[in-house]
Amino acid sequence: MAAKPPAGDPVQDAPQVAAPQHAAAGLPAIGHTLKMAQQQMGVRRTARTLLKVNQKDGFDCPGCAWPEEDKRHTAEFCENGAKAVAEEATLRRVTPDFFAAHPVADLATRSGYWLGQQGRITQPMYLAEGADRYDAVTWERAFEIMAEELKALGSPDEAVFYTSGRTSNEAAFLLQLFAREFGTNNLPDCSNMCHESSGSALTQTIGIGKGSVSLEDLHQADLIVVAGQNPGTNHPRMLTALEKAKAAGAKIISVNPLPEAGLERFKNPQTPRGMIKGAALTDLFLQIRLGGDQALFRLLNKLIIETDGAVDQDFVRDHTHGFDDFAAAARDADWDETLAATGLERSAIEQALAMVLASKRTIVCWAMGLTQHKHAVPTIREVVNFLLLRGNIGRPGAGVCPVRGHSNVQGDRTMGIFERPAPAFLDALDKEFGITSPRHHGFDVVRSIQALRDGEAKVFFAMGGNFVGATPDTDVTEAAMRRARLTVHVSTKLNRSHAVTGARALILPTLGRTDKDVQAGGKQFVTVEDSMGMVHSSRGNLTPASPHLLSEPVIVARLARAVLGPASATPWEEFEKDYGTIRDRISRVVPGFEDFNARVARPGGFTLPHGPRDARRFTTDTGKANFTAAPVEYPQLPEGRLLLQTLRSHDQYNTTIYGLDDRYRGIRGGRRVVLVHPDDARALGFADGAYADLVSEWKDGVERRAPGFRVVHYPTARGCAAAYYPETNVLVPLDATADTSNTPASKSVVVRLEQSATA
Ligand SMILES: Nc1nc2c(c(=O)[nH]1)N[C@H]1C(S)=C(S)[C@@H](COP(=O)(O)OP(=O)(O)OC[C@H]3O[C@@H](n4cnc5c(=O)[nH]c(N)nc54)[C@H](O)[C@@H]3O)O[C@H]1N2
Ligand SMILES: Nc1nc2c(c(=O)[nH]1)N[C@H]1C(S)=C(S)[C@@H](COP(=O)(O)OP(=O)(O)OC[C@H]3O[C@@H](n4cnc5c(=O)[nH]c(N)nc54)[C@H](O)[C@@H]3O)O[C@H]1N2
Ligand SMILES: [Mo]
Repeated sequence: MAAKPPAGDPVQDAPQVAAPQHAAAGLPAIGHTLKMAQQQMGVRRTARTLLKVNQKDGFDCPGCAWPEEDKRHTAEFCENGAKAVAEEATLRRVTPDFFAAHPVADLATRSGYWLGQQGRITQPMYLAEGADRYDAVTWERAFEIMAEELKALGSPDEAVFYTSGRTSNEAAFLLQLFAREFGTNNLPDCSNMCHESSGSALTQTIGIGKGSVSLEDLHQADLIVVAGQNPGTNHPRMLTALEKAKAAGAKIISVNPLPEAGLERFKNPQTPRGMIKGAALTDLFLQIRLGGDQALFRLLNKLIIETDGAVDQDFVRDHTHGFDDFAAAARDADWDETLAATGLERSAIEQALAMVLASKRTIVCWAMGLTQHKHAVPTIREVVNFLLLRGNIGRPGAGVCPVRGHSNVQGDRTMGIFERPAPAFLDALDKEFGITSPRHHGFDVVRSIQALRDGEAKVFFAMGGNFVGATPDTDVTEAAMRRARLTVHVSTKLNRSHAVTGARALILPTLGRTDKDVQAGGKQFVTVEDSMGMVHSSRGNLTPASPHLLSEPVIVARLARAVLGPASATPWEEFEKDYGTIRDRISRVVPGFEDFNARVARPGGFTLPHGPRDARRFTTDTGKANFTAAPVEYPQLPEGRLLLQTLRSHDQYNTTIYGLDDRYRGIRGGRRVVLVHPDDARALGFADGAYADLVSEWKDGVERRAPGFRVVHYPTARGCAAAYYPETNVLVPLDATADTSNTPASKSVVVRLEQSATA
């Protein structure tokens, strides 16, 4: 069977609803995997590709940042990893003829699903000023255009260089080097919308913005709390680790407004028993209200402090700072206020406490349910307080586990993709390359949009991602992007950002993870860092989608040569020929990468140092792990309103839509659904199956509306609603962000439902 052609547009969005499921993976998952993969890749390429995912000599799965088990199965991938691979390894192609047939105005009317389904982009494309469609352009001309616009800027800070977290360490290192040599720290990345809150909270409290546990730790834990995360869809391989932990006696508490199928029960497709029976994962489900987590952990902390012998006094004395202030604040925690903030029963919290006290080794895992709130940073700091109280950091089976999204988002930050780089990093970079990096901070994602909107930024360059699709306040963001002089997207597939452009625009097609990368110096590989600080190599084995594709490192190196010219002493040409020479430089600039080339050559790679995990060493301002005592916050909801979270369906990867089903939640054939508790829906006058417009309410008084959502009566926490992103990004105000991290608060949008004119 060869690949199937994509479906037409408008894609019918007519959601069908059945009862949600209570188990994830198992046989149906395998069927879905193969069906989707074969539609994109045909049978032969499917087999050839999927067998190389996450093998020690293969490529790193572009699906998520969850680490690989040391003992690998022949098929070390999951349903959603396979979809991510199929999406990239597809045999469908977007050629210059396609762009000739589809003017930009036409592309702008298409759904994200349709755009993505067209296939891999095969040639560099250029939209000239005033033109109505993209034309093929040579790479030489493309680099000249970028150089023209970048050199014409009044200041380097009028350029913005965005990164999405699939970019390899090598490409990321070159991009930040180029930006700094050019003269700006404007290096926003998807992390700004993702785990920035985790980074902020962890850096302040334990001195490093990364998780402290390994897979081994998960297997050894007594208690794993999974808060604000849906691993069944977004990190399916994590279920294998949870299953192992359970088999060794661990208990699991899930904290979530939704009963997520993967957390309820997991049918491991890689073991015969698992496939049929499956394992119950969650022992205690705390169905919390959106944004109630800080209050929950604060009360648990008070109860721990008030229980004789529950606090690890030695650890607190030897390794922490600020206990007294924190304990005083915790003692003020109030049962009634906590029950109101969380919507939980007293008995459920008491049960949780009993499990916490019974555990000698506790891990807390979290993702977007904790990071995308106004008070995300103090919430995560409260999680750290919770772990510090019982010494649950820096010993086996215990620690913090922020579960990262994009497969190399953590590595990109390690490589210096950061708008607020540490001075020590810049010092090392300057010394190695003989440059003078700017020391003033650059723009993050939200600030970049404001700068484009206000005419302070004029050139926008994206290394991957779908900036206008992923960012908040769609109308504002799109208008901002249209004000740019030049927008450039290094991309594998079409997306909304190619249709919403500056006066001039470029699409630069690039190799993906699965593609073979051959340069003058021979066959190349790249490296990535997973969610647990393991660095390993990734090498594709497929013939690229077209002979015109350039790799990401080569694109950056050639851009740098075009812009900086002979004045740059950096050996950009050498970097292009042999990525090993980039790794040599990384080894001299980034701590933990000493002898990089030799160590990454070992099967499985190597682990980066982590002070708290390795030696209870905390490089904070106090030299200890810091307890912190922020006031407890939780969202206040006006009468007749709902608090909306914007989340992922089972058939999407961020703004890439694989299909229109969300199998575990019982939704099929459409994405415009809003999940509301039956009692809330009825009180607001919406029957199951009725259609509503979602209207968000924000203090600026601007009306933001997402029309035509089918109301689904669903067992979510009271007062809370859920709908998919990116369709709902139009509702998230640009300045509704988390304190300190400036991450869009896309999990707490106050909305009202209005009867919909469009069914
Ligand atoms: N297949 C697939 N895999 C992916 C992705 C994808 O789109 N598709 N995206 C990748 C990326 S970039 C990321 S960051 C991760 C995202 O992984 P997740 O964070 O799991 O993604 P979301 O769909 O945003 O789900 C948020 C979860 O938190 C819960 N939640 C929301 N608000 C709250 C709250 O206030 N408190 C609590 N306790 N829970 C809450 C929601 O009900 C939901 O279960 O996944 C990565 N992996
Ligand atoms: N409302 C709301 N908004 C959110 C979120 C939410 O939960 N709610 N989540 C946020 C989060 S956690 C994240 S991480 C961001 C995601 O933001 P982004 O990372 O910007 O978005 P993606 O949809 O992952 O990007 C998809 C595009 O990347 C390109 N691409 C894929 N692979 C490659 C590659 O190998 N190289 C290159 N150069 N390009 C490639 C393809 O062209 C594809 O169209 O969205 C954020 N936005
Ligand atoms: Mo993310």
